[in-house]
Amino acid sequence: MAEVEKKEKKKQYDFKEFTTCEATLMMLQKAAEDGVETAFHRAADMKACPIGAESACCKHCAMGPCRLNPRDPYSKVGVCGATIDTIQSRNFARMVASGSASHTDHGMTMLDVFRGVVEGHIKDYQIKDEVKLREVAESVGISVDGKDTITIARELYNELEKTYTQVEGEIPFAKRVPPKTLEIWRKYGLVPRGAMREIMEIMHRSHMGVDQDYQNIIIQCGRAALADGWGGSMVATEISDILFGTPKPLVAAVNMGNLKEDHVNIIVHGHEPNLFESMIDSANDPVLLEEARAAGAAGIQLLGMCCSGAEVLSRHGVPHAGNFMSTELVITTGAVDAMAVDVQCIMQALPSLARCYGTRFFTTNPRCKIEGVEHIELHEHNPRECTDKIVRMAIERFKNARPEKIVIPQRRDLGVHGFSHEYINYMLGGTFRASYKPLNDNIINGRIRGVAGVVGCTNPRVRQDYVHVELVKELIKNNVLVVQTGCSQIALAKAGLMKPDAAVLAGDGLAEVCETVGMPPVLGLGSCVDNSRILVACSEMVRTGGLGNSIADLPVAGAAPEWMSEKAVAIGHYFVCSGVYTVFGVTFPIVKGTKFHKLLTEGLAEMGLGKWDFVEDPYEMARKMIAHIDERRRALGIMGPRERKLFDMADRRALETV
Ligand code: SF4
Ligand code: MSK
Repeated sequence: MAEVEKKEKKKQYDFKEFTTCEATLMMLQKAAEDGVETAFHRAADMKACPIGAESACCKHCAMGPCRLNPRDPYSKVGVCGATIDTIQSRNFARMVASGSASHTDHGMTMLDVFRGVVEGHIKDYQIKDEVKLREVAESVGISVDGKDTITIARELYNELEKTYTQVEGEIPFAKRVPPKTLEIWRKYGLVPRGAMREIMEIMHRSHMGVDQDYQNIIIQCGRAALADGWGGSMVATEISDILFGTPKPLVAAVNMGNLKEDHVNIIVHGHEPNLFESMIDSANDPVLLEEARAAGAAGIQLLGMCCSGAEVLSRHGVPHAGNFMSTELVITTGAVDAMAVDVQCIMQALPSLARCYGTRFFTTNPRCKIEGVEHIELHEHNPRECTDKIVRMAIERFKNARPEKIVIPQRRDLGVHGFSHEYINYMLGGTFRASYKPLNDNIINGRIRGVAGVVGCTNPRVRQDYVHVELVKELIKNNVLVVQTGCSQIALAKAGLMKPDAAVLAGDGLAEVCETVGMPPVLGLGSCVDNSRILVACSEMVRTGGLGNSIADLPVAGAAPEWMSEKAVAIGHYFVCSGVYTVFGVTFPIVKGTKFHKLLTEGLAEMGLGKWDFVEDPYEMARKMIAHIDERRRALGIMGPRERKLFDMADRRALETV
């Protein structure tokens, strides 16, 4: 433990206040014995700045930083005269810009790989899903008839590049937006041009002395956020599916019990799937497996964390070790031989913690280096050079540097993962008539009250997983079908709600549908960028008919109950601008009662978009989401009391064959 200062803490922590995850709790106790600290401890010791928490400060120029009083927000202005509404809308805009840039740059990397594959420079990855390639091409107006795969792929690359670089005009996936929603966007100037332009313009407008009208700033926030959801994130999802395969449901395991003491354990943490795809090849390479065996290991165990993990959990059933707030604690098991990271959500505390346990830690992406950490860059032209080297380092650590005490929490939770828009279509409609009609019909007849997207991070400012799990339990109990991505999906998987038999926790209508179709009441759709699958599903629900003309008409709601990253703000804002009522937990970076707060929570809805809300308590959050869903049902004229009856054979046949 030489590298981490062992602090004699007078403070006693109640670890049960930190987490509801049993494995993480167990490792918090071990961390205490080992004298190491984590983000949970640091969050408990460091109060969030009350002015910054509500976005009442500005440091956009050297006349400041300026601090306003969130309790009396109109009592003063910044040195330049900026009002509370200007300051917080500019801060909000920069959060949206950073979050959108993260997803869109991730999508750009996928597009770079795709271009390399199409041009024949990259040989390690191929087009795996030709059906999806054709579907995506057609969805952006490319005719595929009589064309070979490479021709379609080349045309698709050229079209999707516009998502980033287009100076004028609408991004390609705007063609997927329901016409009424698109009409509202056009009316208010919300349709994104290229993401590079939108993000550049946000940074310009939020510079000192440029845009000083919160109502004008929010439009640019909308364009940049939509350039993420319907642009960069959607490109990331679609190209990853084309290159690595569209997920289909499979049984997979989550939690730290997937570590194996007699194996070389390697964790991949981050967001971009290409590192993980190559690591899978390396971990299965007979030569490297033989080297592992020669070092005394029974094999090589690969595990994911955060969104990289969620992608390969969905696509290949690779076990997942835990969500964001478990990334430090998994290292304290002592069983992790190597952790390889790429981009996003990588805590800077990880490498020093890894050194305490002899775990080898590597950065692999030129965008994310960490001071003092060995960098082994992944080059798409020869990715195995990087991943083989990391596997060998892990084998070396297994052989020579494992700590005396290894503790692996024996929690391994099985569930069904890997739902995609395409599979939901097939699952509900059957092979010959893939359709969302059964979903819409079951919403109209009231068996399913509505659909909620519960997504996002975990955050040490709230008890890990607690808000996610309690919220989702409350929603399904009230017949709301839940779709999930990111770290939230892993929280629910650990709680056992990704299994079909979790339908016993659902209300009678939702349970009937789940039992008939054989699906869980909580569907995992993958990583943060895969929130784009939820947008596509919403469009499909509108297109199928019977639930209104725009996404804002649908009985749907969204939540990020334990969010922490700027990406979550970008996601929240693209859902709101797409028409979805979206609730955040933990904290909300806006002073309540200001004009900008009113615009987010009421004004956007008056424009025909969705609206923001903030609630900490999971039960109140569920109540408000259900109230919104009911309000939409009332507006659609489908609120009548549902006839409560069990499915008879005719119902089942209808559901299976419609
Ligand atoms: Fe202060 Fe205005 Fe400068 Fe912001 S831009 S730091 S409010 S003077
Ligand atoms: S990894 S952004 S902590 S969901 Fe996508 Fe998890 Fe949030 Fe990172």
